[in-house]
Order: sequence, then C-alpha cells, then structure tokens
Amino acid sequence: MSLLHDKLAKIIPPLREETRNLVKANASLVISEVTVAQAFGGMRGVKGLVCDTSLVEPDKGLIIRGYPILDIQDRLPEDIFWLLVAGELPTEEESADLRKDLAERKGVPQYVWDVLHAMPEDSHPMCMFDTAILAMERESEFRRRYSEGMKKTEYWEPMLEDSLNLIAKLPEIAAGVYRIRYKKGDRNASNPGLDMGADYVAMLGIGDRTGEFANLMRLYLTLHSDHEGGNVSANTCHTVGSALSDAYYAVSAGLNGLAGPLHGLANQECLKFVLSLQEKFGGVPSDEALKEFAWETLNSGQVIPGYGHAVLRVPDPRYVAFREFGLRVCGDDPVFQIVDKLFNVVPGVLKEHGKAKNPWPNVDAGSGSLLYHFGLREFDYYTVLFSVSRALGMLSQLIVNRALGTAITRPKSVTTDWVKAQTEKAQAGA
Ligand code: CMX
Repeated sequence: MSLLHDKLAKIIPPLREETRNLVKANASLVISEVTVAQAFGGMRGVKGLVCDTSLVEPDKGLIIRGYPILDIQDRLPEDIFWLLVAGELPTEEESADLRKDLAERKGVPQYVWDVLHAMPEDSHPMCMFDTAILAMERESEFRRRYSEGMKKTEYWEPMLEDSLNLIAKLPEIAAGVYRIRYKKGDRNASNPGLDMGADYVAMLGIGDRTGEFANLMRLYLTLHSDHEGGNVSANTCHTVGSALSDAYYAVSAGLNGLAGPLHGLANQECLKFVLSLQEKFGGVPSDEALKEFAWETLNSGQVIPGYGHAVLRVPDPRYVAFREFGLRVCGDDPVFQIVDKLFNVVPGVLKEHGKAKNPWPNVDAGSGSLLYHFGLREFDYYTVLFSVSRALGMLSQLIVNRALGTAITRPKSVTTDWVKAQTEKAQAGA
C-alpha cells in the first residue's frame, strides 16, 4: 500500500466521527438563507455545500487547506494533490512515494486511442478528452468493488485507486489528444522517470530548450488544481459522484462543464481576444486603443474574457503568479505585453461600465499568452490543460466525500408560481 493510502486510512475514521458529531449536535442550526434573486441567479452565495479541499475568499483568492495559493505555487502538482486530499503537504519521502506510485500506473489502454482516432477530425479537444475518460470507465475499481458488495466505510479506497489511475494517465491522454487532433505525428510515450508537468510537456512534443516550459506546466497544473466546491465543474462532479457513479463518470461530467465559455473555455476565448487585438492594430496597441476596443466589445453585448468572477473581488492571485512568471521569462513577447496592458485598462472600463461585480482579471486572463509563447498555439486546446489540473481537485473532493459518506445531492426546486405565491404572501403581511 502507498503512503498516501496509509495516511488516509489513519485520518479518515476520526474525521468521519467528527463530522457525524458536528451534524448531530447542530442539525437544525441555520447557516444560510435563499433570496428570490439567488434562486433565479445561479444560487450565487447560497451556503448549501461543504468542501474542505479549498476555499475561495473574495478578497484573497484561492486558499488550499489553509495555504494561500501564492505561498505554495512552487510545489509540484503531485504535492498539491496530496495536500488537497490529506490536508497536509507531503514530506519529501511521501512526495517521492506518490510520484513512484503514479509512475507505476502510467499507460493508457489501446482502446482509448482507437476511440479518439475514430472521432471526427474537427471534434473539439475537450470533447475528445472527456470522451477518452468516459471510455475508460470499464477500468473502474469502484464499480467492480461496489458490484461485489463492499462496505460503505470502504468506498474511499477504490475511489482513491480510480483517482490515482486517472491522475497517472490524464497527461498522456491530454498529450495524445493534442497530437491526434492537430496531426502532429506519432504520440510520444510517457516517461515514468519524469514528474507530471515535465512528462506532459515532453509528450506534447513541442520542445523545451530552456526547461521553462516544464516549469510553466508545473505552475499551471498547481494553480488550476481546485477552486472550492460550488463552481460548475466541481459541483457537477460532486453531484454525479454523489449518486455513487464512479470517478470516470463523475470527472468526465465535471469537465463537460469546464468546457463552457463562461467557465474553463474562457482561456481559449481570452487568447483569441488578445490575438485579434494584435492583428487589428498590427502589434501592441496603445492604452487608448485598448480602451476603445474594450468599449466596442462591451457595447456589442459581449463579455471581456478573462475578467470578472462569481466570487473573487480582487485580481486573482493565480493571474498574479502567471504575470510574475511572464515578466521573468517572456516580458518582451508582444502577446504577453498586450495581456499586461489589458490589466492596466480593462478594470477601469469595467468599473465605468458598472455591470460586472468584479472588474479584475481571473486566472484565464494571462495563462494563454504564456502557453502561446512556448509554441502551444492551438488555443482551443487550452481548456484540456486546465482539465488535467482541475481533475486533481475534483478527484480529491470525490475521495473525501466517499470517505465521509456524503449524501446524494438533492436540493429542492420550486416553480415560478410558488415563488410568486411567496411574494404575494410577503406583500400581504407587509
Ligand atoms: N465582461 C463584460 N460583462 C461582464 C463581465 C465581463 N468580463 N463579467 C461580468 N459581466 C456582466 C455579466 O455578464 C452580468 O451581466 P448581466 O447582468 O447582463 O447578465 C453582470 O456583469 C453581473 O455579473 P457578475 O455578477 O459580476 O458575474 P457572474 O457571477 O454572473 O459571472 C463570470 C461570472 C466569470 C461568468 C463573468 O464575470 C464572465 O462572464 N466573465 C468573462 C468570462 C470569463 O472570464 N470566465 C472565466 C471565469 C473563471 C472560471 O470559472 O474558469
């Protein structure tokens, strides 16, 4: 058994006990209420879910198990997975053990490649990636053990198995999607001696003379790993998993949500926006020209991609981390320069426009320009990178939820007539 398994086996029973007692002692304590605006507005701000892997503070951004993301941005993505699921950063020995375990699980079944090759040539890379994960569902240890009649308290163990198998294989699938979809030639085999970020870059086959692309990939995988439990992808994964659907079903479903332009697809939209600026102005535009373009975008009824957030009310610290990386590695790259200039201009325009509650950049505003710099220029592929990373968070949440025996999700929906009746009652009582 791996050190991660042993660690979880130790911490789960007391955690389960603590959670059970907390609920029992406070079952009817009210922690949130729902307004009409929230019921019609995506349940924004309603506290009806528990997620301990990470927290997004409006004024601070992502905090993973108590660590602000900027404090742990240099850790390997594998270490972040350990932190997400076990609640503590791994020791050197634990980190090495996890990487060894993942290395032994590398290798994607041939039928997955057959499925991907059979898809239409113009399939979206996200559709290919999600399909590949779903196609692998027959590998699920959770489904096998469940059909054999495992005890509830054991659910987390095959969920951990499925999670580790998926994490080990996702970079290879993602790199395979890249090479198949964009006709880059043969796939490159996974190297068990490389960490997740370096192996992914090597399998993409774009080249990395300086080693900075591998550094960017590690940073990318770390920064995107989790963003609490209520966002579309995490919430979808959680809901599907709550029916005891296995990790292959649940993660594939969550990633289908990440493929939406208001969520993970925004990073492709972002770079498209930046490149259109470069083309229109034949280089890096002036602040004045950028301002005008931003207004044109808003006036034509479109959003400015990479700006705004459902929860954050400050510049996303993950954007800050990418910006610092860009300034260090490619400050003279015109595409990066446009991204940086947008940061000077867009928040002011959005504030003046007065609609967006958060005028600041989110994680998607800057990452694309860095990938572009290193030669990964097929921007409709960018959400696949996001997905490899976000799977770390979704899988951690699934393991924790199976460990705690979290109930099947079933909020109550109401009809518009019911809401109208409540408003009439409230008016009558006023
Ligand atoms: N450009 C223009 N208008 C924006 C805006 C932006 N970047 N961000 C928000 N708004 C608008 C909204 O569309 C909304 O308009 P309506 O009232 O006409 O519907 C209004 O401002 C209020 O929205 P909000 O409460 O500030 O934001 P939401 O919580 O509804 O939505 C988000 C959040 C991210 C979907 C939104 O800011 C947006 O569309 N941003 C651009 C796309 C983007 O960058 N998405 C990536 C988010 C990160 C991720 O989840 O992966």
